[in-house]
Amino acid sequence: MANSKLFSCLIFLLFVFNTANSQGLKVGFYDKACPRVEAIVQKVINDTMSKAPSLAGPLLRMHFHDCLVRGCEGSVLLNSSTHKAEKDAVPNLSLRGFQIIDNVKTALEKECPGIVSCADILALVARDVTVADKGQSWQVETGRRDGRVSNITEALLDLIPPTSNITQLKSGFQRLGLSVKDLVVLSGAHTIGTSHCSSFTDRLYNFTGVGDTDPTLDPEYIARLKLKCKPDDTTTLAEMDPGSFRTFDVHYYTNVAKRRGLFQSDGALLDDGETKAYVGLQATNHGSTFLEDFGVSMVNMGRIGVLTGTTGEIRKVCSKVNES
Ligand code: HEM
Ligand SMILES: *[C@@H]1O[C@H](CO)[C@@H](O)[C@H](O)[C@H]1NC(C)=O
Ligand SMILES: *[C@@H]1O[C@H](CO)[C@@H](O)[C@H](O)[C@H]1NC(C)=O
Ligand SMILES: *[C@@H]1O[C@H](CO)[C@@H](O)[C@H](O)[C@H]1NC(C)=O
Ligand SMILES: *[C@@H]1O[C@H](CO)[C@@H](O)[C@H](O)[C@H]1NC(C)=O
Ligand SMILES: *[C@@H]1O[C@H](CO)[C@@H](O)[C@H](O)[C@H]1NC(C)=O
Ligand SMILES: CC(=O)N[C@H]1CO[C@H](CO)[C@@H](O)[C@@H]1O
Repeated sequence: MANSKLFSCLIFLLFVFNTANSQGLKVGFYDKACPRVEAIVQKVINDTMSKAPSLAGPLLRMHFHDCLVRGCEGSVLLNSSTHKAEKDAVPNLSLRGFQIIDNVKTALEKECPGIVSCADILALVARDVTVADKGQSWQVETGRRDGRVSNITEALLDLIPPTSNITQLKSGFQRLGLSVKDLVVLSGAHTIGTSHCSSFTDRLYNFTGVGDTDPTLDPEYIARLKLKCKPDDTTTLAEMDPGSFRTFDVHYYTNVAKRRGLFQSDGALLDDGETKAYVGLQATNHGSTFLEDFGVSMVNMGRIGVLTGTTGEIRKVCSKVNES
């Protein structure tokens, strides 16, 4: 008798706690403490996108880079102090838009001081820039807290280089707790934004060190990219999805299927049965599921290594840990 009561009680508790995921994130975490949080973030982002649409790519990428190193806890936003922070790692060369995150934070501190974490701001902003570029919306889980450490060495170790092959990509994503499907879906973020020539010129000019090109890249596309990017160019930006780099659409997969993925990591999605099948399916454009899939995988990504409950802190300024 007592046992069965205990059992029903346990089932009840399980049910209650299930509304939050296992790490303590949930949709609407700030409903009571800061009910207008999502509207405020959206307003700042919509205003930003109307003036500086090219920031959509960097702001989406920033959430990914945050989650890659130490989990989604805002460490990518911290400035260097006595030691160098993630921000100053070479692969971060292209991260921009930090000022926009600061603008969002300022607006939120005015409304409800000390409540909303910088890590959550990154997750909300990633969704809002996707929607601003005509992608599909998703419900963002919140409740992340901010970390107090940002370390350049860790960033260099954890970032996944664009020269990665499929084995490296799969193991990199597995280490993050993400699936092969998440890998192929999240890579679709490369449907918006730009890349520095230096992230791919080796494929055009000196692939194996003997002045050759990457045989897996479409030769016509190589010719076109060479017009844009000279061998030592470190400043020119190339559209990642030429023609619609400001629209969150399925063209990334059409490009990859035609061997026009810009990075080796994009082309590598044709080297695995599961990722190749997904690319093929999206590229046909019939019954494409990418826009819905993207939100699902972004939620998965947003759960990586989060700090919740009483761990970490709510930063007052996103580029700096609180004084203790
Ligand atoms: C699969 C492994 C990935 C690799 C190797 C990779 C690599 C890169 C590289 C090298 C760039 C160009 C940086 C530059 O030179 O300016 C880039 C840009 C970008 N990446 Fe990724 N990425 C990956 C996954 C992701 C994911 C998961 C997301 C987001 C969900 C993402 C979003 C973006 C966006 C939006 C840009 C454009 C940034 C801009 O417009 O400035 N990437 N990525
Ligand atoms: C922001 O823009 C999106 C569409 O681009 C729109 O659905 C949303 O209502 C806007 N939100 C605010 C607060 O302006
Ligand atoms: C962090 O660095 C940025 C860019 O250099 C600067 O604008 C910002 O004020 C810095 N933040 C703090 C808290 O010093
Ligand atoms: C940064 O991380 C590296 C590698 O884990 C570690 O050796 C180093 O001590 C860390 N630096 C600081 C200042 O914590
Ligand atoms: C991927 O790269 C690693 C490291 O360079 C190498 O050991 C491995 O054989 C490569 N795998 C494939 C499938 O090319
Ligand atoms: C190609 O790479 C090799 C090996 O890294 C280097 O010795 C050579 O100078 C490079 N060639 C060109 C044209 O950059
Ligand atoms: C935005 C940003 O902090 N970029 C840094 C990336 O890394 C380079 C090289 O270390 C720095 O010079 C940039 O300031």
